[in-house]
Amino acid sequence: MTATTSATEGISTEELQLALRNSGMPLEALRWSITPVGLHYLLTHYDIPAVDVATWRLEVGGLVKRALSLSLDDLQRRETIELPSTMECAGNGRARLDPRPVSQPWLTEAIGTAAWTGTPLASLLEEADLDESAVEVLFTGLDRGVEGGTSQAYERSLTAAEALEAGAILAWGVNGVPLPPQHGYPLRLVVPGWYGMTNVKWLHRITAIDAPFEGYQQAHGYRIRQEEDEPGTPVTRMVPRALMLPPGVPEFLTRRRFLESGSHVLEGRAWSGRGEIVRVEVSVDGCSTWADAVLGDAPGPHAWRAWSFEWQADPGEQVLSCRATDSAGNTQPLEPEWNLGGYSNNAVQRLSVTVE
Ligand SMILES: Nc1nc2c(c(=O)[nH]1)N[C@H]1C(S)=C(S)[C@@H](COP(=O)(O)O)O[C@H]1N2
Ligand SMILES: [Mo]
Repeated sequence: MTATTSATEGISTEELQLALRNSGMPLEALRWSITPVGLHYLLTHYDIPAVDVATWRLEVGGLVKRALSLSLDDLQRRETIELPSTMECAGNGRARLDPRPVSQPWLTEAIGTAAWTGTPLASLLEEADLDESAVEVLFTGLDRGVEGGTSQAYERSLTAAEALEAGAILAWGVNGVPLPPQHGYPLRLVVPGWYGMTNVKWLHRITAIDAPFEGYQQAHGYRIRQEEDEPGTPVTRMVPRALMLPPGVPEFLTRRRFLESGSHVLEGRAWSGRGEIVRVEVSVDGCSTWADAVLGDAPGPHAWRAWSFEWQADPGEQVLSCRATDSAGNTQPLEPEWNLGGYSNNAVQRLSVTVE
């Protein structure tokens, strides 16, 4: 069901329509350790629902010993924490693949780090008391649409163990304000370290189930596969990525960068859902040679880490790159690894710069 097209062929009107609805984070927003609301990327499969919080409830049911029905006030009276979390769409980098999977055509901007406010998922599940037969927990959003020929609500599951242990929260706030409609008002799931699709927005039902969820977004979407008819492997946690704040100034149409020769500090941020960032390297010669960047702070253990690198820029045309390595030894490839859905492409960023 995923069509592909040649990478050199321009994006279609359908891809443009998706790209206009689902905005990316402008890379200059890498300046902020917490992405201002409105600059965080957005991805919504169907329509943004309008929710009346006076009648909205979160229903917790299925294979639980104590079913719960909670208003937003009920949730806000529970233990409240703030979780800075870096979120990246699993399709980030898709438009760099050849052939290009036809879907939301992200380059590298499907990212953001927000400080989410909410209550721990685990304590709510403990209160509901999962039955021994519960192997997964399903999270259902209010938004509906058609995908793969099937009418569906947006919903995704986690194993019961992940739901209890991943440090997930049910969030009603972002950066100190209530969730805006586009980020899931009134409630969303936030699972640190996982790709974006896991973080179900407009959440209204949590169901404990006794078999792996077979819905579209789990069994068909978000799987790494080469061909349509193979089962593939599920997309789960984010692989490492470093991004650079584009230095200098852009040319309007091409966004090629222009800056003066001499000393510059290159800066950026790096993250991984599979271990903390232990190394960032920079190349200023088109990935021929690499040197270590200096690592800085992260706004939290599940959020991106700052890095910086002093660069003596000589006049001419340069290609700048950066690459991250995490504590589990995962790093970034120089070239994309292709898959049909265009997921998890963490090939290194390349920035073309004219030094004057
Ligand atoms: N209910 C619902 N939740 C959803 C989605 C959706 O379409 N519907 N999109 C998912 C995907 S693919 C991503 S990448 C993130 C994006 O979250 P954001 O728009 O708040 O950045 O939300 C996830 N949660
Ligand atoms: Mo996504």
